[in-house]
Amino acid sequence: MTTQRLFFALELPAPLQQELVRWRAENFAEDAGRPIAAANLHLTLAFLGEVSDETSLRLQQLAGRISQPGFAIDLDDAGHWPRPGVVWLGCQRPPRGLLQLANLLRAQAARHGCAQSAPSFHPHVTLLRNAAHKVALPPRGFHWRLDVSHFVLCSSRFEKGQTRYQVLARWPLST
Ligand code: 2AM
Repeated sequence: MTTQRLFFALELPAPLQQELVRWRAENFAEDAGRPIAAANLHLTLAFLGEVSDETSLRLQQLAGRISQPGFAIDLDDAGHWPRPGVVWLGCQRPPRGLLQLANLLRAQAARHGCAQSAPSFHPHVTLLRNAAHKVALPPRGFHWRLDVSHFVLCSSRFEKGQTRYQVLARWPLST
């Protein structure tokens, strides 16, 4: 049986990825952690882990039936989780639509054997990994708006020493 490591996510437009990388370079110490490559910056909605093609297809069918309007996310918060060693960008007030979409995908995943490790969803874009020591965070006041009109299913592979994400499927949110 073949399996793939999969997750549902929101993509960030390439110009925003580039801007966040510039901002990160200006606002975090070089030794704060390992920077995530621009093209890999995303917001995970539901992590599935290693899943069979059968489970993947079933979850894709269910994802295709989701009908909800798009929403906007204000990326205006940052934090550090020392335990996983993650420095993240998030939102002070996550919109209801984002929570609704992620919670539905997480519940569908859990019902199909994809255990959801964190009990609640904390929307975030991981900026740095291996950030085990105390990290000086930039003062509040930064802000990027992300208009969300679709979500995606991605695979994650580790190849030639690098993590590569590939979009496998895309679903629109109604306008
Ligand atoms: P992270 O950025 O918070 O580490 C691809 O690996 C995506 O899936 C990443 O965004 C990662 O979240 C998330 N992910 C990886 N392992 C996970 C797990 N066990 N539980 C929840 N999310 C996970």
